[in-house]
Amino acid sequence: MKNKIALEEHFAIDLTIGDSQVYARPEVWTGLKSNLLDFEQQRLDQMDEWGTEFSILSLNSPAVQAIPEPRRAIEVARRANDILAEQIARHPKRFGGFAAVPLQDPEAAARELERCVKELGFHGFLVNGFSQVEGALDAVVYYDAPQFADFWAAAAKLEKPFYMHPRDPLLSREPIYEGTPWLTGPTWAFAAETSMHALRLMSSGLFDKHPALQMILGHFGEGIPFNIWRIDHILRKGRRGMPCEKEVGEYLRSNVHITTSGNFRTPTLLSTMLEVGSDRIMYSVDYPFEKHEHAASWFDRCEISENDRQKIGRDNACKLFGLSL
Ligand code: GRE
Ligand code: ZN
Repeated sequence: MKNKIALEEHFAIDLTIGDSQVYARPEVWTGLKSNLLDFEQQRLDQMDEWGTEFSILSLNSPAVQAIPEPRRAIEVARRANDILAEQIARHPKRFGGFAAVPLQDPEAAARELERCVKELGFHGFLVNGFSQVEGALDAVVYYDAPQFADFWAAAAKLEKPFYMHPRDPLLSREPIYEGTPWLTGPTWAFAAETSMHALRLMSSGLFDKHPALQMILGHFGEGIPFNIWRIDHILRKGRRGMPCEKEVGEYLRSNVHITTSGNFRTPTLLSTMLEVGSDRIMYSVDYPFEKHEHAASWFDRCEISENDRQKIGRDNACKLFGLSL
């Protein structure tokens, strides 16, 4: 398929590139670093070679979310968004953008998001999980907290989706990861952390307040589609104070979109199609942490109907983001 759209595609700037080094073995770090900092060479070459027409780009993880001081978080987000805007202006037919948002200061985050969408033409925002905040060394906030009510209202008003992207939990808060570094990051901790955050948002009533708001989850939904029947089955026996109006699965099927990023596996795709339908699944790579070659050589040939390939590879993203390419 020649004209795919991909939307979990990352870049880094000088101020955030260091955050990605822990995820690379020393022998591949130089290449990963160069791919994260590059926009116009390897990135476009790989898109061309493997049939991605348009990539919606986002800052690497955790970047802005790992900066406890609000002023610094605001500065780094702004700088990253300006650099991204410049690249989009140079390649408007190839690159789109998700804003980085300094949620350490919800009001500043709302203003920055409005600037990115209204002035820079971005397609929504991508947030790398919880934000570290000033206070105790491991103080964090999740976005179902009451202080984000106005931020969510501002975000919903812009009518653009947001991407809930993984980051690692802080070791001091998650002792279960001690001594098993191989289970942190994209192996397992990313999905455990991100699915929990997504479930917090889905069950908080956020999507009752803002029924048109749309959340995107990568990596085939971070495990949620596989477990949604059990979640609702258990909660039907007793909601234990859950404040949302509907069953969690209803939000999955009306307020969540799922991408193929970093999870190039047909049984997983088919299972997700059976839970949410092919209208809520979109192609993505997770470049440069994953290769276009692996994503495309799987997706272009996996055994689904050509109608579904067209929707998942391109049309669903055109619709969700109002793209006219
Ligand atoms: C990602 O962005 O999804 C990612 C990282 C680091 C390592 C692997 C990975 O940020 O998929
Ligand atoms: Zn990613």
